[in-house]
Amino acid sequence: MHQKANTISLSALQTLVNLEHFPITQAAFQASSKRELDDNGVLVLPGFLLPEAIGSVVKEAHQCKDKVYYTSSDHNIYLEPTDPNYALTHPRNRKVRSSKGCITTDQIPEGSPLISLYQNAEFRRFLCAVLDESELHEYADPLSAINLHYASEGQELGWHFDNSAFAVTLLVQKPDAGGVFEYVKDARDADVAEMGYAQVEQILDGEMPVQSLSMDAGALVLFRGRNSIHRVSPTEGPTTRLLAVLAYNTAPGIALTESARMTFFGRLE
Ligand SMILES: O=C(O)CCC(=O)C(=O)O
Ligand SMILES: [Fe+2]
Repeated sequence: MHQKANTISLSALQTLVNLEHFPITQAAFQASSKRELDDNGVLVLPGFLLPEAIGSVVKEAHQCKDKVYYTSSDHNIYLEPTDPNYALTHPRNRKVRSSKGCITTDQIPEGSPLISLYQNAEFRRFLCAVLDESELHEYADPLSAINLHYASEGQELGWHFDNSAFAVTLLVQKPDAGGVFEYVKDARDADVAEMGYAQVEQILDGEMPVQSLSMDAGALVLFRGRNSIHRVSPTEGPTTRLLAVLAYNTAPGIALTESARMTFFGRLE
């Protein structure tokens, strides 16, 4: 039975993912991917999603464009309330701007490659192996598991550290220019409350070289953003940057907090 389930999820995966380049069920490939993520804080698999699947998701994104919820916020890089012990110009409190559009799990059309991939058992096993997690679970609320982000001309994500330990994303459509993911590995150490102010200030002032990921549509990205500061530069030109976020929890039955859902989606369900 287990064997049969594996065969089914593997053949479903074949229609979505370039398994010849990325044999994600093989232990050796899982191990080398894990090593790369551990060493670099990021793993990029270019051309992971097959062109036909990318095409379907682009079409779905177009169909859903009237449902997109747009947000814009000024926030500090730690995504925390202002700390009155520091000046507003201090890196602890300095504000950057983020703006994007988003559609949620419940709005993604039935049969979407994004849903098939998100739910696929073999894909999830690969993520567990690379992220060093024993299990990964779907979000318990109907909005947060799969999000499709739209960044049209001028929209950007300001510098920030993530609250979550890891992120799994797929670039669905690359803009004409801009929309580049930039980062500096280990700019802070959240576990020991090392905030990295000196380095962060240089980064915000553009006085420090940053790394950037160049990637095309179809790229799978695994990223550890809790200690690695990152941003997405403004989209340039008329082609919207489309990015799918596949969000998992390490324990079952967890929903995104109500305040986060209101902020990101404008509703709770
Ligand atoms: O759009 C991206 O590539 C990164 C998204 C991101 O950093 C986030 O959602 O926290
Ligand atoms: Fe992030």
